[in-house]
Amino acid sequence: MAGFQESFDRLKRVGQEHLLHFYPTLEDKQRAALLAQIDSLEVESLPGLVERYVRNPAKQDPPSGLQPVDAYPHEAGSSRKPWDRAKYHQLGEQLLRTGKVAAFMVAGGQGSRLGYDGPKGCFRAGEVSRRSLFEFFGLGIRRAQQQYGKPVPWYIMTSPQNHASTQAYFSEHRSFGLDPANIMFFQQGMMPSFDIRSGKVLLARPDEVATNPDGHGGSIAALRNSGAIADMKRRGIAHLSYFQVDNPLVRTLDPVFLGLHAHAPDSSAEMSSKVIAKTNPEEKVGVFATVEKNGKRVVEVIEYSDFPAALAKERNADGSLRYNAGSIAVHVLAVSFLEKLASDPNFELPYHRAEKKVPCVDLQSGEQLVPTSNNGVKLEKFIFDAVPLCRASIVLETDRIEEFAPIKNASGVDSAESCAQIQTLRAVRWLDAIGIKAPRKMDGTPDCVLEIDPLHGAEPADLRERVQGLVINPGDRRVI
Ligand code: UD2
Repeated sequence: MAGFQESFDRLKRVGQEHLLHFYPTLEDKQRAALLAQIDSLEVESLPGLVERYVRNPAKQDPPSGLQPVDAYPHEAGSSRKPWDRAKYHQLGEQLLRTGKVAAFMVAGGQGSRLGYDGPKGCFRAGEVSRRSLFEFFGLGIRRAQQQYGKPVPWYIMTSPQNHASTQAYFSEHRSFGLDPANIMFFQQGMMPSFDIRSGKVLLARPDEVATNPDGHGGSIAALRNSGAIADMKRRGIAHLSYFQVDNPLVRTLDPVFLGLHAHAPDSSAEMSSKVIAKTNPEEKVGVFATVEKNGKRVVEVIEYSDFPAALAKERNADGSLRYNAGSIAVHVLAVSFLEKLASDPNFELPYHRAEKKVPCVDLQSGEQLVPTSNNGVKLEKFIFDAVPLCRASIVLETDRIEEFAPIKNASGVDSAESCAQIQTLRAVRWLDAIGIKAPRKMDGTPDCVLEIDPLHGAEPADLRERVQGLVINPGDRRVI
């Protein structure tokens, strides 16, 4: 580890030597921790980043020549782009049966919107079962293992803030019945947080630099640095089913999507994505579109905060939103694609800037500040910025009630409450499809709270035997 003088000189060269302002007042242990933290940061890149993203942030204009994306429709028989669901289902199942697929979950975020103290994946997602988000995913993976007879390794990206507590949670819950040898936790990188006006890196405490996880886009480097890519290759994994920690309805391993990704004629089998029709122009989901790059149409995702309001409101003749391909942050990524990106010394995803309240210490007074307005800038990379780097990337439209009920907020939209409602709607729909009626209120909404056990079924037909003769009474609360 570099000593004080060496670290000071290194910081001074990039105008950030104030990070050692309190060094003389610190105890030995604190000094060592601060120097080690500074060692771990890529400070040499800071001047460029500060200029580009903090001091002179360019308004991110949408690329010119934007066009809606041509997604595979949810209804495979649609005349717009017909496709053979059964064929791709079979091809995807073959990948699972031959052990070519692993699950990859990003769970390193700070989850600040939910106001939950602890890894977000420990949050309760089962209104009836009280199961956590992690448990939903774990059971979904277990079901796929049972169904296809091959282990499905599970790679989990955490950050230093929640790594130990995530691992402890998995141990306490015996990894939900999965073999721990097939679960690999690895940590993403951290970025310093900046003062919004000066671009100086903030100190969280006299002995600690203020940092934030470097975004899910940081996973590309982290997968390689942690040895996860090498592990995948050793196990013969070719594709990763990618999902976020907040959506208990996600199909952790969807054969249809895997099959399309790997075999559709217009897919390069590098990175594919799932979308849903947006509910309204303001819905907080990234938008898939195409742009012209080097004479070629490429698929791109534009985050909701960067998508111009006027374009978001444009409508087709039938009243639907013109740009309605909303990202549910579900992808399939080829291991070879990740490896190619991670080993290219010239590859770097762009950073995105977010203005935030960052608790910090005042350099003059040494006082701890708890800001009430945005005082800091955090920089993050997004995994979906890898989409336009594919030779060809496909997008599959899916149904909201089937696959998307994220828990992001403490109440209202995308909350535990809305998630439970959607889970009930999905269960009612599945039961209906196999001839079982659930009670409804006068207004037509379900008069029961239902939850599907991910171990019992990934689609309605899986439940048929289990629910034979089942009667659901008004007010019932049940796991099916
Ligand atoms: C994300 C998408 C949005 C839409 C929506 C669907 C981004 C930037 N936006 O919005 O377009 O698809 O999801 O639900 O992704 N994470 C990490 N490390 C980090 C930051 C985040 O692992 O440094 C994980 C986090 O734990 C979570 C996921 O990435 O699982 C999404 O993070 P978010 O909550 O910042 O994104 P959100 O919900 O605003």
